[in-house]
Amino acid sequence: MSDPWQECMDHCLEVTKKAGKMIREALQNDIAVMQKSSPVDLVTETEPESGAAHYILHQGEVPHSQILAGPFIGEESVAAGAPSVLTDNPTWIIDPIDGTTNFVHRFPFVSVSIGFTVKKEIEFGIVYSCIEDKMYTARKGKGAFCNGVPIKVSGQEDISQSLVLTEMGFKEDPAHFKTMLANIKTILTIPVHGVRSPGSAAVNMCLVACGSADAYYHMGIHCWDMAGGAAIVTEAGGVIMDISGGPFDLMSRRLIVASSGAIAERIAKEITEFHVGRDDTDG
Ligand code: LIP
Repeated sequence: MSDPWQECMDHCLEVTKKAGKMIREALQNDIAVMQKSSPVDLVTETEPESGAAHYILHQGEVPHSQILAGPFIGEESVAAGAPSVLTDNPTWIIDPIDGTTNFVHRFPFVSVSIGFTVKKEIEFGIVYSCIEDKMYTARKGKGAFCNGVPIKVSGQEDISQSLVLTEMGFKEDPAHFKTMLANIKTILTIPVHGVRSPGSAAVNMCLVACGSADAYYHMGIHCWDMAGGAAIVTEAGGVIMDISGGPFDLMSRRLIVASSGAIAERIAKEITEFHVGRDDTDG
């Protein structure tokens, strides 16, 4: 019997390769940068273009799918303040360029991130770190891969032996900014081996999935930053949970991923939460 989700994944893989090539080519030229919500929230002209993924998916080549998209379709929905409602329908959750600031600076972690949900469960995820030419893929129950080679998390259980990823963008709310910095200090002084900020949430999750880092936590990202990577880190044997230590919620704008439950739970215990709203209610 044919597997419709595998067909979607195969199709998606081809689209993702094309989008990644478009991004690499765009890096050879001048990059037109525009501001979104603040001077540090950037969008580029390349996003709509690499959103070829959107067009192709939208043109009916993949049946029974709706699109729940990141920055590109955001012009029509998210940027207009509309919430992103996740339904039971087969749904693509797409970020055409995850790591926009990296892209602008040609810092080499820029990805195309696509997650596909059915009945609100992630069926597969694809993250293409296109400058590194690393294609991460995962299908529910079938493992995670980088360029076709199986990957797995480090399995590290001791946080003091771990490398932890997080992102440290400017926050307009001074209380949030202070909490974000205090959290980094708390993690560093556990102590851990180090804290890093590669700049693409999707790549961060893949770095944990392949054992190059042992944990990643973040408050304030979106479902399109998390959906592809969530499938990959889970299939690589990682743990994914909410920042509170409860179950992961794709629309919550926050997460912890780790190589083991012990490290994820320790991070949940150590860090202080701040309010970031939800994708499905706050837009
Ligand atoms: C980005 C994330 C990054 C985070 C940025 C932003 P974008 O996504 O991948 O990790 O620090 O604030 O959310 O905007 O490049 O798609």
